[in-house]
Amino acid sequence: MKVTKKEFKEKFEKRLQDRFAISIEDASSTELYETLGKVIKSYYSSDWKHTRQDYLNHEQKQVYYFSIEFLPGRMLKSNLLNLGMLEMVQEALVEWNIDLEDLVQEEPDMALGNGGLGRLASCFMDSLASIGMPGNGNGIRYEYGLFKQKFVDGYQVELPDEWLNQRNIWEVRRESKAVDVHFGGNVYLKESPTGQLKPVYEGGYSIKAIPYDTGMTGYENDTVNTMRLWSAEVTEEDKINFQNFEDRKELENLTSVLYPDDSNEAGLRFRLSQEYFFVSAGMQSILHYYKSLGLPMTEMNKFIAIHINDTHPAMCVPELMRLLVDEEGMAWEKAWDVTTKVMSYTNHTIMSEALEKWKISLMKEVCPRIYQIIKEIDRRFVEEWSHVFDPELIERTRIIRNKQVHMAHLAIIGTHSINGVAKLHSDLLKSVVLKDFYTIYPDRFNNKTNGIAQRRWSQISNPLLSSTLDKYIGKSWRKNADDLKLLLNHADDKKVYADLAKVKKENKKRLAQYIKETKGIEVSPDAIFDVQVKRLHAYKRQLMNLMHIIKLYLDIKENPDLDITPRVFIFGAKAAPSYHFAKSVIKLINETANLINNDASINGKLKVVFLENYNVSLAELIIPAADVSEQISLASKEASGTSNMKFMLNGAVTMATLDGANIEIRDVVGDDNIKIFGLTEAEVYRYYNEQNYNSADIYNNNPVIHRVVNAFIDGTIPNSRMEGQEIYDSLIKYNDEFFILRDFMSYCEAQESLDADYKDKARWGKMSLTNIAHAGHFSADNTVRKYAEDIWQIEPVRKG
Ligand code: Z15
Repeated sequence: MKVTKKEFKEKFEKRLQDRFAISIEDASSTELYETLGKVIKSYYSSDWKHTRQDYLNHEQKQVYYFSIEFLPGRMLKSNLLNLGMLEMVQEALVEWNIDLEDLVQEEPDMALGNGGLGRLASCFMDSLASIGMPGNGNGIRYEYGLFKQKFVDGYQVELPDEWLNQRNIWEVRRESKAVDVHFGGNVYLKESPTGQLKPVYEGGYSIKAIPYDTGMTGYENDTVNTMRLWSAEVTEEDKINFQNFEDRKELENLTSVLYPDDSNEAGLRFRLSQEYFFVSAGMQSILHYYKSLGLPMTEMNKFIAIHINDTHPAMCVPELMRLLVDEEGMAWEKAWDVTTKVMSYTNHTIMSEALEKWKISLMKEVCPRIYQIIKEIDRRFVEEWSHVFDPELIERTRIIRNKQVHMAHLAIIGTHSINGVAKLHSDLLKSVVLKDFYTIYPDRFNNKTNGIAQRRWSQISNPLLSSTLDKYIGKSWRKNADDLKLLLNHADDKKVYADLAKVKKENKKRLAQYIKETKGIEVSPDAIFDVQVKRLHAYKRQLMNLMHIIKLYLDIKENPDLDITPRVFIFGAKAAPSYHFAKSVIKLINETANLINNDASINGKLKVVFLENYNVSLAELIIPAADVSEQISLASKEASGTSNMKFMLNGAVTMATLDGANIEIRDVVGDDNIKIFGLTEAEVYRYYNEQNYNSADIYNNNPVIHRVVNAFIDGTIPNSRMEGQEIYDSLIKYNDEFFILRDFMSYCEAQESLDADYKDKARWGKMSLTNIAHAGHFSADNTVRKYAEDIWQIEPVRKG
């Protein structure tokens, strides 16, 4: 799209006048933001229509990505960039004395997700559109996104995220596409005149599902895909039918709030209702669409692919069976054949507490027909395989076991493809976690290493780096991230190192300013910015990072002349509200920060900053300013990680365990350009098998570790007696579940080696440059292309 500045300005002024009857000088930032949003939308609305028509006219196979979370963050700049209007609009606004950044701040950060899983879904949405693939999102329009985090006296406090209070300018409500979703009641099967068994429903409730569509613009390719989020509404007429107040309240609020647990399942009925709600609404609307094409039902898999992002949408399988068998009258075997060909599933974790299981009794209450269908799938699974494999293996792989429905089992049995999100993770699925399933269905298993929306994590968040790259390697990398490799032509050029260092310093100043404003802490942009930002979780080992900080603090106290490069340790992390341990770690980091930041005797060599309310927008500010990226999970526990890729793209050096995608980062940058430490996954498993890990032994025999661990209980860290004791107990009394003590010395050594590298400007310059140059490997454009080829069998129709 080519829009001139003049055209844009005229349109903008007219919109502003039509909507608010004011001129530019009189408009507030809010009014300007809203107007700009409307103008942008008007520029892509015809592309949006044409994209949809194109897919329809070509009877193009489309993928529907079902995810209970989407985490797009702000969309203003991303849309401007994709439409090729970012610079022009920036300039136009400047001519009116308006800073685009002020308008950006007006947009609420759309936070309908917890962390990696939801952000991945949004990166995929961006990439699908940008490579011209027919891809749709399907999820929930939560009225409240992930809670806002504040610290009070060092403790996390959660506040509601009322993001819809300001109007969401990007969404379009599509009343005419509403569908009903049925909950509860009883279902029994009755023979119809034709001899078929038909379900008869008795009681229960119907909830209206209203779709809100958001345009997903592609990068400079006139493609606009759709993310469809469903909202629950109860009509006046429905209200009369509710038998009790509790049911009514529950269903009315079905889409009001996102569950704030990341990688942990509470097993609550309300959550199950949310899952069935967006699954059923999405599947019904897909089926409407497919029927409008007038094609045979049995060929659905040639036109539709449905992707199940983690197990939350696994009920897509029985729901499609319900629609095909109950509503369309298809024979079970045929319906099953189509269903498994249509469906595919991504697993995001091997942590058992995150693997969803639902009580049979609960599922019977919430969606009785779905439960019946699952039971039948389970029965047929046993029937099909019990003569082929060891009966015990079949017993272990059944969907229904111990009065529970195992959602991962359903997702594997009901799909033709199951993938992990990094090589190691996918291997562990085959060899450990889903070994039994791999025995039954070896061909279904594959790997798709995660990727990131390269443009957001460079061009939008780091414009200075972007223009520096343009200067040396041209602009092709902006579309094709693999071209970042051209930077390797300058791998030994000190001038380039210096330019990259200058960019980094500017970004550090920008972050330092924010730290000063929000936390009142003064940090020097000449210090190393060492960053760990991600959800707070024991396996991610923020605690080990804290212990390293405590060690450095004690070292400096003991030897004030210690020769270390000044460091600023930066944290960003939300803890699930019910996750007690995680909250204790937050409190301890905050108290340690207070202690260190106010201790003049350490001469500003260390600073600790815990930024509040880490979210996508804050990530865009923090990541470009990082020198060091902390990716220190216990090997085997982090399925992939994706911030590791964002940091690398922005020239940070990774401090890494051999876990998740860190391994693949090491493979592309080489051992010299990453700091690897700690146990390997094989060593971790050896401890499990031999059951001989003993943290107390390490504590008793290593004086350094002894001293650091004691800091939690001997009053070194003030105002945290209880929390300190809990942490101490987790490490010593409960045998240190994530082997922090085992990895600690190795971590400290890697940190020392990193300090030495940082002192050597050329050495550091090369490391940083090499990381940027190889970051294209992790572009979600590439990842999504592989999904399209191997799993979905879809092709671009629009120019990619
Ligand atoms: C989540 O964010 C992830 C896994 C989960 O099982 C849930 Cl419930 C939420 C994360 C992984 O922890 C992370 O390693 C991965 O990069 C991300 O999903 C995207 O695949």
